Amino acid sequence: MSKRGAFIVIEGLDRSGKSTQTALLLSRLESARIPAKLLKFPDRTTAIGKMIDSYLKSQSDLDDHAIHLLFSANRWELASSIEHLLAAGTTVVCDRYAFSGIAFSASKGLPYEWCRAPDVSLPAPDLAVFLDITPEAAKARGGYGEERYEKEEMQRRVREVFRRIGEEIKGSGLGAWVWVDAGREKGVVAEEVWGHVELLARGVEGPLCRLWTDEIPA
Ligand code: Z5A
Ligand code: MG
Repeated sequence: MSKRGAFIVIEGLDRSGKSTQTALLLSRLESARIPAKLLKFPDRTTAIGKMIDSYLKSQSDLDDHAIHLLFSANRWELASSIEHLLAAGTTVVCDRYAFSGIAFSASKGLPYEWCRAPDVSLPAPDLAVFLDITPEAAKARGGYGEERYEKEEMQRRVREVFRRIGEEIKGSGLGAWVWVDAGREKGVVAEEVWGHVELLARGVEGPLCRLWTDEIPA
């Protein structure tokens, strides 16, 4: 039976190095001659993505529930292409995914279960790598920018929700979730990320799971 591509998600706090690490991972996969594609959420190029971009830059205002649903819709827009890529044997590396959706909206005070609901049954990653960094260390990397949510207090709450999501994923048997100390030098972090990804990237035999649908109770 031919293997499918692996679905790898890189999550983490602001400035934890997600974009840096996803780019390094992609070149490493390419050097190993493993077909790979990099995706990023939010994908600001689609019509929905443009609304999200305008909101994040504070050029428009939206109800918290409405923006949450737009972030989720932005993932659903790409769900079938993710499935096709994986089925064709391409490894998909994703810079943020549904876990960011829950973490940020729940940190604003929306109920956790409500935040999770629109992402239920999206393609589930085979591996989620969480780049962990203290809000203080993240701030030292040039400080927070101009976009919404880039405030230390918000990042602290987001980190707590990510911790809950990670524990639940680990306890459910739905893919794997690993924590990586992202406060270290880029190359050291990249080496650890590669250690988690390498075997999976050689191809996955089992079927693709669906987020919080194919959950195996602990
Ligand atoms: N959001 C949401 O609310 N709901 C959702 O469903 C989704 C997202 C998907 C925009 O996301 C916002 O959308 C985000 C969450 C929310 N809001 N916040 N906060 P985004 O992904 O577009 O945000 P971003 O601006 O691309 O990424 P980022 O998180 O700020 O950064 P990063 O990708 O993690 O880090 P980086 O760009 O790789 O590195 C940051 C800097 O640190 C850069 O100068 C690097 O050179 C440096 N760096 C990286 N690694 C290191 C190490 N190891 N040492 C020293 N310096 C380093
Ligand atoms: Mg980034």
